Amino acid sequence: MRYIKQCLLNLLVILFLSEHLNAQIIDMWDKTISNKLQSEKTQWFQDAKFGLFVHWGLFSQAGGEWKEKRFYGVSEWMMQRGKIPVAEYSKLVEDFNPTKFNAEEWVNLAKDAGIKYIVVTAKHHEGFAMFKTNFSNFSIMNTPFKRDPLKELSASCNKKGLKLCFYYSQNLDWHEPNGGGNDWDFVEKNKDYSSYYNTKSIPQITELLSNYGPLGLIWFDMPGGISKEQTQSIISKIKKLQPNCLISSRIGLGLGDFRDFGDGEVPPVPVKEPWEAIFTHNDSWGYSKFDFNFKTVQEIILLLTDVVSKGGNLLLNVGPKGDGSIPEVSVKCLLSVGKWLQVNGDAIYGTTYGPIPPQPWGVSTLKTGKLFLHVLHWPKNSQLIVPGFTGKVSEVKILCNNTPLVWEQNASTMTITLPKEIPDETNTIIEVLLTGPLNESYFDAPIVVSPWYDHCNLDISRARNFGNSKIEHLTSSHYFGDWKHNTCATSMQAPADSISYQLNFSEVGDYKIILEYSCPFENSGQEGLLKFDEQKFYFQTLATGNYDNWHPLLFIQQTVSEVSIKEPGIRKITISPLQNGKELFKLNRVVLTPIHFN
Ligand code: H79
Repeated sequence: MRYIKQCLLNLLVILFLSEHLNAQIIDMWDKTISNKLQSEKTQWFQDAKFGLFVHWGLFSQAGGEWKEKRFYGVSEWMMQRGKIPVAEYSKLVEDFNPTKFNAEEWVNLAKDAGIKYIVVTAKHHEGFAMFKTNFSNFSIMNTPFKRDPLKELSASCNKKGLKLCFYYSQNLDWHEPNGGGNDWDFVEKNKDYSSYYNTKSIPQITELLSNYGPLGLIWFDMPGGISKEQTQSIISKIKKLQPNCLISSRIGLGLGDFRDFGDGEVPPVPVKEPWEAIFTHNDSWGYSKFDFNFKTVQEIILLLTDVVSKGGNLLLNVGPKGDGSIPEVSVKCLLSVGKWLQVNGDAIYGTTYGPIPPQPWGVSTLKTGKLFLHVLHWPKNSQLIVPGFTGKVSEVKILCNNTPLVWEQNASTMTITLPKEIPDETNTIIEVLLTGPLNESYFDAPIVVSPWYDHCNLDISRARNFGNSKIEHLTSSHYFGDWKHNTCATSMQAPADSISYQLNFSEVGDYKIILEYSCPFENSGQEGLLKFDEQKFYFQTLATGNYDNWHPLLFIQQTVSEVSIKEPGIRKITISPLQNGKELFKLNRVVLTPIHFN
């Protein structure tokens, strides 16, 4: 019975995490950039682009380790995973004394990192309040520390002009008989969620909104237990206390002022409404003694670039230790990102998603009078091709060093001549000054492929699907709760279930075509067909392993054809099963790799 319940819960969570990405891919492509959905209240949020998430609680003290047992994956779920009784878990309180915590240092770090808002866990699912509360004894005031870190952060944020925000888990509370989630100490059928909301959740939310000055936003997580009307009444209460405080979409039931995607998820295409991608620096949100999978500075800059080019914010998490210090690797990394932002921030802050679809060289962002081209892959012939672009341009220069660049425009293409030397290997931003507003998106322009890149990656979100094939959002967790996301073409079971790309080859060249896919053993060995215009290439699929929500999607890169472009122009790639059968594979992307340079 418990197993079935867990499965149902898992299913609900997966549905919740993946929200409803699938059918919306095309709808989410904005065709009218001038009609931005922006309200005055969310403007600061949409301009901010970079926030700091801080997961800090009793779980930080344990660091994912309980009585010599190590819990890999997200450390803040340790109590639930270990089914640790409330009475035992609460003993962590006795040793929780984060004397290295220094609010001013945290705020200075955030400022130096170019961060505009900070979201701190006031209470996570474990139920422990990191603030002074009259509605529970399970709080930081009853530890040897006896200080309210949120109060100290509020003072420092005020002083330095950083927006303070709180995370509050409104329904899960493993400490309370009526809170959600704890079925090892308490009996599910005896729970009264309304009582939990009325005696702890809502009173504590009220304290957070009353005692810490103006908040930028309140970040709810894991909704449940109450109706839409009850949720609406919590929202009204919040709006009464702080009309300008934004509410995250994880208040549930389709409500909230901005949208959060799944943990660690970036949507495949731009999104109009205010939204945020949440990522943690490594794989765990809370401090973990055994998670060393920290992203590099380059990876974070690329992640930020990807998110901002789709119109969102990156809320990047760090997990301070039980002693109150932020891991040094996170501190150093944040400071380096901040240095990059000092030079390149104009192309990040206050921008909207880019009007140019992703190209082999990179992505774009836009603000009034300026188009920014984020060059992530430098063309070896120094020619940057911006397809489908008809805007009026007065000047083009490199953002980080102001070097003016020469450009040419014809009916639908702008070509910019870049210097031979790459100014910034990670992301060199080209600033294009516009003399008038751009009133259209160029997202329909085909990807321009040339032999001047090591690889031309064709994301599956740029493909069209036919028959029963789907462009699907897939989620899985590696260790536990560390969700990973991929968009793939799926359900290709018959020759009519195809996907296709239109590509614009700007010059002659020879390429190999590589398919990146995942395929379970029992589906492998089937034949597929890749058509390059009228040329046919047959291939047989290889096994990579089984995938489900609890097992990662593993991909293989298989070369399936070799083509020679003798005349520049538009070509079509179509991929389909050769015969009826099982799903051919889950296709993540197609890669064109030039074989040699002319
Ligand atoms: O605070 C971080 C996570 O702890 C929190 N969101 C981020 C910001 C989060 N809470 N819940 N979830 C994420 C998703 C929950 C997934 C679950 Fe499960 C699937 C709960 C039960 C099944 C993961 C796998 C946790 C337990 C098993």
